[in-house]
Amino acid sequence: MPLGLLKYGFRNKYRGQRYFPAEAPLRPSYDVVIIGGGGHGLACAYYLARDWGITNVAVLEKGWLASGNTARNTTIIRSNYLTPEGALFYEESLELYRSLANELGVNLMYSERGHLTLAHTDAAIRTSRWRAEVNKHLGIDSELIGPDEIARLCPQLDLSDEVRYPILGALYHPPGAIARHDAVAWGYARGAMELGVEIHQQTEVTGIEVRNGRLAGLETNRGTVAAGKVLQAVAGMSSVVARMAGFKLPIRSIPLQACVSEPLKPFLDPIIVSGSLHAYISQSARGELVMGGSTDPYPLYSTRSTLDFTEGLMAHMLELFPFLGKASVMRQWAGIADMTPDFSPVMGLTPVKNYYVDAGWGTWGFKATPVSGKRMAETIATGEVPELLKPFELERFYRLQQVGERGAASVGH
Ligand code: FAD
Ligand code: PYC
Repeated sequence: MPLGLLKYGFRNKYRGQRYFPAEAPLRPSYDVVIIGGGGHGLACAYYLARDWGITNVAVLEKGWLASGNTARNTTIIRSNYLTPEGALFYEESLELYRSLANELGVNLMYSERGHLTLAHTDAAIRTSRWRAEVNKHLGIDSELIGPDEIARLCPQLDLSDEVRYPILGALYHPPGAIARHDAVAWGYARGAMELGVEIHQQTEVTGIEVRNGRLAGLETNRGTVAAGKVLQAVAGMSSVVARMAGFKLPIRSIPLQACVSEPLKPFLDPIIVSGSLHAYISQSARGELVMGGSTDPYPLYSTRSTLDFTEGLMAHMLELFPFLGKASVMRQWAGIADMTPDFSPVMGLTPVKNYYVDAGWGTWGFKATPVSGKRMAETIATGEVPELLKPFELERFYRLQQVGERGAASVGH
């Protein structure tokens, strides 16, 4: 390297800009503490500061930013849900996503590709029609299409009837998108820190003190922290952390795996999902095929990968795209999905006063990052659960009013 360039690089005058402001020391008390530095916790911190002027906020993250499910997911964003409650909730998230890159000043690589949920059976055609009608009624762009239209949108799919499960039709959702998941978390983190929020990595909450039904304080691996209000947004650890606060969540924690291929020339525009084959695929801007299936068949707190998963998934993938036989899988990983009985999230108040929950994000929570952050910030700031979140309160399980999204949550479960 030329000496002049080296000297230039080391000159104080041209010091590189930090992406994040420097981390502050952990203080003994905050107005609001958020447990979990994934997309949801960081988004909530950002909107607390931006929308409500609440900046005496700390996000406590036991690992590093987005080291949980936020940077493990396959980044599918859509609002083609089955229930009106679900569809309206996720639609607000899509609207927020569309302007998020500009707002946070980060290239999120938000890319609207269109989302096709393939139907291989009469029952799947019926559900697709039902979802399309619910969506259209709410102003959400979805329709049931036949094989000719599918061939136009994705000519690479095997649409012959010489296969085990011929493709009969599809639910087509043009706004379906992918984005860069780590950038979403970093963008919210930087935005929150610029507004005065503190983010503390390597800071694990190890105990929650509750006195007379009210939140009293938090134990961490770095000492005790007092807080006026606390939000837990810890995805796959929701039951464990709720138990520290003395209440139970109706959640089973199950590994969810995914993988990517070597980079290939761009050929796949839409996102393709097959419930019957338990498989989905999209192509990232880098050319990698991002692929996944349903959750593992047993509850477990371990993010290990299995050969069984890749073999099963690839067999199904080749039924859809036989020409991919020579493509190599490059990386494989897993996250822990917190599954609720109705495949919808749990947001809002808890039995502990001043302690709030954002949980039950299973296999579907990345797309909800902006809306859950914004609306949970409103809940914490006002103490009132907004109408949009009311159907998702923990209390629904006591009232037996579930928001059944099993068929729409992601691939078949
Ligand atoms: P996380 O990102 O997991 O953040 C929670 C954080 O809490 C973690 O960083 C963790 O370290 C921290 N934490 C836990 N316990 C403590 C503690 N005691 N103290 C301090 N910190 C703690 N969703 C979609 O919408 N579309 C998809 O395509 C999609 N694909 C997926 C694919 C896979 C393989 C997986 C695993 C999930 C997928 N999801 C998808 C779901 C999505 O990833 C999650 O629902 C979402 O990321 C949850 O975000 P979060 O911020 O709540 O959780
Ligand atoms: O929520 O659309 C989704 C999804 C697809 C794969 C995992 N989650």
